Amino acid sequence: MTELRPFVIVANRLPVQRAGRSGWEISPGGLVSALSSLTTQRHTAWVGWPGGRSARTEPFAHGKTWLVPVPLSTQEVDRYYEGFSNGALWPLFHDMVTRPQYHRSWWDAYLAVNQRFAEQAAASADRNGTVWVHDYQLMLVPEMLRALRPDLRIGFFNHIPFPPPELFLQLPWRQELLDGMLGADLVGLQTPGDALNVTRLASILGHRNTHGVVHVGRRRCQVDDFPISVDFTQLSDSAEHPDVAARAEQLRADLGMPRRILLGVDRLDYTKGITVRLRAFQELLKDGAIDPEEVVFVQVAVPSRERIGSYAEERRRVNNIVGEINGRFGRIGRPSVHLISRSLPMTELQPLYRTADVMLVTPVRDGMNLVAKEFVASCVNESGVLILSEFAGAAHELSDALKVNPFDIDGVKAALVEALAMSPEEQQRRMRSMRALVKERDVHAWALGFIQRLEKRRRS
Ligand code: ADQ
Repeated sequence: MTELRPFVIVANRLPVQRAGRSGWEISPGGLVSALSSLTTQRHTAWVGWPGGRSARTEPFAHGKTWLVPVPLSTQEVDRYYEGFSNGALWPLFHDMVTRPQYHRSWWDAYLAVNQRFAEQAAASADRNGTVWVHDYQLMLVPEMLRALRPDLRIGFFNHIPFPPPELFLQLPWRQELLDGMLGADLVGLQTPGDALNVTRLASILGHRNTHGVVHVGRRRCQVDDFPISVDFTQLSDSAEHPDVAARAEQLRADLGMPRRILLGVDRLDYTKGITVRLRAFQELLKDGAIDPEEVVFVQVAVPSRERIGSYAEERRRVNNIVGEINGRFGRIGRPSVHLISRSLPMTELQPLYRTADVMLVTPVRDGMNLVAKEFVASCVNESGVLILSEFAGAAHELSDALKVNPFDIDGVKAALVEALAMSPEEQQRRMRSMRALVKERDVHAWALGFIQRLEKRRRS
């Protein structure tokens, strides 16, 4: 039995995870909170993988939302998720930081799983409803869904960067992937550069386009940038809470006051440039430009996609460099780097954001990077410096961060020295302007902006 809903979200994961044998609980963070302003206001169905392997589950209601699980077999998890999505598309879309692999068996699984997602979405949407498909794991869904349900309005948002055509064209299935995505009425990207990469690719692969409108046969698909953000008000309000302030003070004392605190918070991914910032810190300690008694580095890195070899290698690289730094510059009870290799709840992250003197966000490529915006929203005292990679989508908006090229280690070192020497007045000026920007362009503006644009489009 299934229920029809006027608004359907299609994403790789369901917004819930198993809790015990029979129950489900909301999974923290990510898309769930990003879309909360829509899902609380509309009758929503959410189509996604429930996690785990091959658990068969019927659709069910959770709160007001109708959840439609798409179970995956062990082989599909290997080939569709870890294989094609994270072994081919992820590295290709992040400028080939590691070498993508294009296995035909992975593609076959990607095709079959996308078809199943499209069928479930088609079976869940009310007549003339709106469907919003998310991210690179499901690029074929818009076209497949349109073939099944031409009455629907379909949007697609890509959370990761979109590569230049010169790279994308490597894909043996480039035409199918582009046309799959252009099955949507509206395609959203994180930055203007990503949107331009899509329209350039569309021209090369035979679709006429002007001013971000791509002609796909007799239809029109609009392509534009919609930079994602965070819930500024919620984060800023919770950062003001006395418990957060007290915990921040406690952390400062634990870390050996009056040491200055450098902070990194990431999913442990080779795109995030964790070793870049650690290398810069190590060299500054060696050069004597930073005194290990005066500065400490806290790196929170939650392991992810661990069954994929390149992720296990990155974890080894991070562990090695932390070992080298602590071996040489730490002393008993006073390491130079604290590495926390697990997920922390926001109640633990926010005191870290509040207490950090310098936040380092140095990805070699990143769609947006929400950590940078979470930091800004949490800096209620208007102090703290953000060092931000030019290759993060967030760099387009956060012009008052100290920008760095993560491939230029001397440049990262110079920015760290500048950040540590920055006057409180200059910190305040920069932080105030970044806070105003993140407040104005928050995640609710992102979600509403996308959906309103989609629903304004004439049915094609
Ligand atoms: P991610 O690559 O996962 O997202 P990011 O935008 O930085 O990257 O989001 C990470 C989220 O995970 C943040 O909300 C952060 O608080 C949380 N997180 C990170 N480390 C954590 C830890 N140790 N403990 C707990 N939480 C942690 C993808 C794209 C990004 C894009 C987002 C949203 O790669 O570029 O910004 O989607 O579109």
